[in-house]
Amino acid sequence: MAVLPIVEIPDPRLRLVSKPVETVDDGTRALVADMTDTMYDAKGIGLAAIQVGVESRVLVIDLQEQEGEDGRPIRDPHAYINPELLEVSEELASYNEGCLSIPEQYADVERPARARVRWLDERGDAHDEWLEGLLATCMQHEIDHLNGVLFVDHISRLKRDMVLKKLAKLRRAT
Ligand code: GNR
Ligand code: NI
Repeated sequence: MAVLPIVEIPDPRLRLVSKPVETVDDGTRALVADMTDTMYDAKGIGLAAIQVGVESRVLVIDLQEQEGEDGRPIRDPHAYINPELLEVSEELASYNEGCLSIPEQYADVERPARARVRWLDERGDAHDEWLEGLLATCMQHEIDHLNGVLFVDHISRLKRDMVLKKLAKLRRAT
């Protein structure tokens, strides 16, 4: 179990285009395990490798939508290696997005409501599926990270400046 430090803006690594994984091996699986630990520790629903400083096209997602009888979330982590956005719906959906690299800041972002994504899982097996709902949104947010794009790039300049100002203020206070 390893919880890794999370890279935050304005770290220039968040603007890198991450590199495809050549072979899914034990090193990839160790990265996935550490990213999953880090995501749960930070209470996020997704994490891209560059957010822990690794320039590889690897994501983990657990929407944590199901809870057990004790009210605690049932963990259901998934790894997505070399994910590719193949097609998207014309219909858009809006979610109030946050990002572990832009702590405690939120903004409504419009994205395609459904997305067809191809990826490899941690065994190296290929998948090709249409995703919808929060999973489609989160997947697009995470694939953006692999391309050096952040959710604040999708909102108006006015809203972006507000988010960045509030973050600066939060950092001064803590
Ligand atoms: O924890 C997260 N919540 C979230 C909410 C709406 C849309 C996307 C996300 S992803 C985010 C974690 C993160 O920063 N992943 O890169
Ligand atoms: Ni993010």
